[in-house]
Amino acid sequence: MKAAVLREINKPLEILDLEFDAAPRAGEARVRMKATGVCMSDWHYMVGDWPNKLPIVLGHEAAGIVEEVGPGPSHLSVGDHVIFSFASHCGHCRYCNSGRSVLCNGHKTPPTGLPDGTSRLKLNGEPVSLMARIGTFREQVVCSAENLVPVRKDLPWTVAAIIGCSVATGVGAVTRHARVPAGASVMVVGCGGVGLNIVQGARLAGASKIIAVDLLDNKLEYAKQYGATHTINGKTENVVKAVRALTGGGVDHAFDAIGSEATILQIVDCVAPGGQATMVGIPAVTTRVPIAPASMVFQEKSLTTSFYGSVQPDIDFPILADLAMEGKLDLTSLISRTYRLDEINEGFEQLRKGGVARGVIVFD
Ligand code: CXF
Ligand code: ZN
Repeated sequence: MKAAVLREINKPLEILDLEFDAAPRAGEARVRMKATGVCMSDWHYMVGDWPNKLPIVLGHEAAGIVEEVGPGPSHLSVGDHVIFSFASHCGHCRYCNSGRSVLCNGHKTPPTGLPDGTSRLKLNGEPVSLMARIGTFREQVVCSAENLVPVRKDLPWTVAAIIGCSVATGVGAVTRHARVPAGASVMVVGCGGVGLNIVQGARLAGASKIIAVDLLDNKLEYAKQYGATHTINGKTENVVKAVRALTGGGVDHAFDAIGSEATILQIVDCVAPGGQATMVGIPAVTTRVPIAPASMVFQEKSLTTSFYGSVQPDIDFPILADLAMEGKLDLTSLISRTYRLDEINEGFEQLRKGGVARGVIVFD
């Protein structure tokens, strides 16, 4: 089976034919891939920001159709349209039992294989790792059914795919984690797939001001299209001064969709006294941030984090699908480009250059 494989850090992905054990076991399913997004998290793996055992099949933002269900009871049926969740949930740990399944810690096997510790993929007889227990840059996936959320069948495949990462992460950060109230002022740093969905989430929540920050003007144009009321180019403007001037002292909610030292400091500096800064972009494991906590405590500013938009995939993916189909979230136009699997490195090139809102690999 064809897959895009990372064999070495800082090298392009290679399209290789892998040995594939295709029969799903109990509690699993086999999915024919229809679309899978190109995300900065895949890039983090490619450049070694988040070290993992190689070779590995990357990809985690995806949708497809169930072709086979393993023996025993299942919430899935053949023909179901499913969105992949990149957070496994065992269903038994304290996180799964308290509505925070994206924090599940119930599986004891390494996160680079299925819950039973295998990957079902081999290259030259050696096992191949899977990103987030799924690894979706390939034609078919066998994974645990817990990673698959059935959704309405009229949802376009590309839209379904991006709900699985950037949409859930961005919209969820606003609506599920920060619970931004109507009328609040919001700032978003980084206008890629996640940042643009934070902008959309803020619009959906009824934010009064939505200030988008990026280093590229074309990204700021996208942000306006999705609801930003003001834009700031961080290359040419002093972001903190500009945000304070626009809001009379700072925003109620600031979100970082990048994960760098500079942008994390920026969101803390840009919130008003009593406000909340939320880290959404995931930093490299080596990143350190010199925060000045005294002014934060004096002004009761909080710094918090949201992983996977703090969503519950089983509940929230179908809701996000409805919002998309009702036109309340504009997800179709977020997909600026589609690629074939063998064009995946061009997808990463565009992502790095900031040429796309979101690029998605499609399969026929
Ligand atoms: C990542 C987080 C680490 C596992 C894969 C997905 N998040 C979003 O892109
Ligand atoms: Zn992602």
